[in-house]
Amino acid sequence: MRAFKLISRRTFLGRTFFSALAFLAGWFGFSRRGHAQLDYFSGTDYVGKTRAGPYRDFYINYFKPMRRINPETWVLKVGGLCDQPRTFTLDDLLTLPAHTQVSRLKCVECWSAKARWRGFHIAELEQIVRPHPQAKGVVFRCNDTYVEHLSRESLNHERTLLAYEMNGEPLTDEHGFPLRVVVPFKYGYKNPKAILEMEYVAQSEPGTWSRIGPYSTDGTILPGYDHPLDKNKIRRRISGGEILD
Ligand SMILES: Nc1nc2c(c(=O)[nH]1)N[C@H]1C(S)=C(S)[C@@H](COP(=O)(O)O)O[C@H]1N2
Ligand SMILES: [Mo]
Repeated sequence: MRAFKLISRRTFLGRTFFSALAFLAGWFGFSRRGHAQLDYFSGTDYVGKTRAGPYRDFYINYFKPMRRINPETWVLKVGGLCDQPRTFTLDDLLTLPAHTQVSRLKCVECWSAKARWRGFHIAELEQIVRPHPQAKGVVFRCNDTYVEHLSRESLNHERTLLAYEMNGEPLTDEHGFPLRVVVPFKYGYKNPKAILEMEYVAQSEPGTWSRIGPYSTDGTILPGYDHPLDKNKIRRRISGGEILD
């Protein structure tokens, strides 16, 4: 647990003229330079969508750039239709029984990538906050204002994790520090990152991504094709649901 405090995720490189320009380029989406080694947000107080440098193997998606989360002040707010609404610090969450799983994240925009995730099952949290019977789902609100709804049924699935570690390290800002949902049988857009708030609700609602694009509110992975980044993006058939390999 202590590792979370020791790891300094901020490099404060100072913003040079170049990185400011590059950052603006990233903001406006001029990200067509396939050979670029830098991502646009390194050394800035922001993170955003990038597929460059270290992120070639596991792309980063944020629907708009966001300010990095301050690990000292972050708390998870849990409320809505439950008996014991409250906030949790990261240390609180780290005391919940932990599970590790390897699963693949499949973006609806074709690519996928695999990681070893560690976190807890929502059932542990629900024992504390005690959702009401009419709470059929949870709305997640994220630091970049991304919003996503998941049913409690999906959230309580044995393959769903609330994850704080990826490949043995605390989540990076890019991958959603300090907490994200890992729900491997749904497209990436149903896996909210950089979560600030969970609200227990009665009604389902479309999330940010299904309002932006022609994507289903449910987000279950459909039969079709995948281009895994760890297999040279070579197209393969998938049969729907979690991609197990
Ligand atoms: N907060 C937040 N979470 C998000 C998104 C986002 O824009 N904001 N994009 C989603 C989409 S579309 C995908 S594919 C995955 C990508 O996760 P990664 O950036 O760790 O690869 O994050 C999901 N979670
Ligand atoms: Mo995605």
